Amino acid sequence: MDKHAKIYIAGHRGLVGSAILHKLIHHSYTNIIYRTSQELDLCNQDGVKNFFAAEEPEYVFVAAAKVGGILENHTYPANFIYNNIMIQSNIIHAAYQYKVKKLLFLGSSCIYPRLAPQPIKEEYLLTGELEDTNASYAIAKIAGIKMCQGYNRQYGTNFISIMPTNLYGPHDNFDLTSSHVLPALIRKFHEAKINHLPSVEIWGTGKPRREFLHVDDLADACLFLMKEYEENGPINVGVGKDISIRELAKLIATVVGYPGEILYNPAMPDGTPRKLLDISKLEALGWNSKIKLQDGINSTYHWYLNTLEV
Ligand code: GFB
Repeated sequence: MDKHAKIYIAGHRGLVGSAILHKLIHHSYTNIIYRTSQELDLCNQDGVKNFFAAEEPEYVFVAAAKVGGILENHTYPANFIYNNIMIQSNIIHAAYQYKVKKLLFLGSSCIYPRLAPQPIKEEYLLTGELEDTNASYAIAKIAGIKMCQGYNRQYGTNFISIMPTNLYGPHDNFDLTSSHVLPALIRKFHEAKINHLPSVEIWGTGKPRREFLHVDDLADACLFLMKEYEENGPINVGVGKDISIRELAKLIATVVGYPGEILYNPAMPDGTPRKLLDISKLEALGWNSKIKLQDGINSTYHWYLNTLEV
């Protein structure tokens, strides 16, 4: 991918897309294109086709997706399956039609079976039942992986799929009903601190374990894999370590400086008990994450504080 190659980032305003955009600018890529959802509705097949016909991008990062935390996924399964299948199918098919040199599709660690052996290897895909709270999202993402593989086999395209673990960082969603756990807890502890509340409620039992990757590390991995990875199957991207939600809550309370009590609400869903990715394939290629969880939470908290001051 030379520095003047035409690169399209789908979803450049989101958590992942904005981090990829910054990474490409930082690495002096000069010909990056993107559209807001008002300018281009990615669910509209003709719109996407016309955009590819007019722009003819050489490389594509598919970072556009309908995403959300456990409650949002569980409450709106139709939105998750419809929007994700439409967005990714339109982009992947247009990328084939307009001869994109290489496309990177972003999946998610929730594509793997709910009770997969840990750490989760890429080959565990489709070997067991999915987690019910996010099955619609997972099915859509699995369809995206299979679409990339199918197009590679039938049409000789170069479409790769990468599976990041749970992500966090600047430009995340901090809405308390639709967000993922990490931004939700930053906000909950911050609001409890400034309002001098005696306790904060955490969903579920606090026992599930999750692996958290800072989105700047993910963007670095995306650029690395766009250059280095050519295989037809998906590749995991993670940090190689997980933490319980209970431990995460304590860590965030410490970073935010909240001294009160942490309560658990087992009436809310726990989701998958554990989701730790096996990253040996990625490590063998020579990539490792750099941002430590505590440092990443600290910088994300400061990013969140800045958004409150604007
Ligand atoms: O991050 P999260 O929403 O998604 O929840 P998943 C992770 C864990 O944190 C669950 C608990 O056990 C939640 O019950 N949790 C505790 C909370 N307090 C909170 C809170 O205030 N907000 C939230 N959101 N969680 C998602 C999938 O699953 O993972 C998506 O739904 C996606 O499809 C994403 O794949 C990576 O890790 O359970």
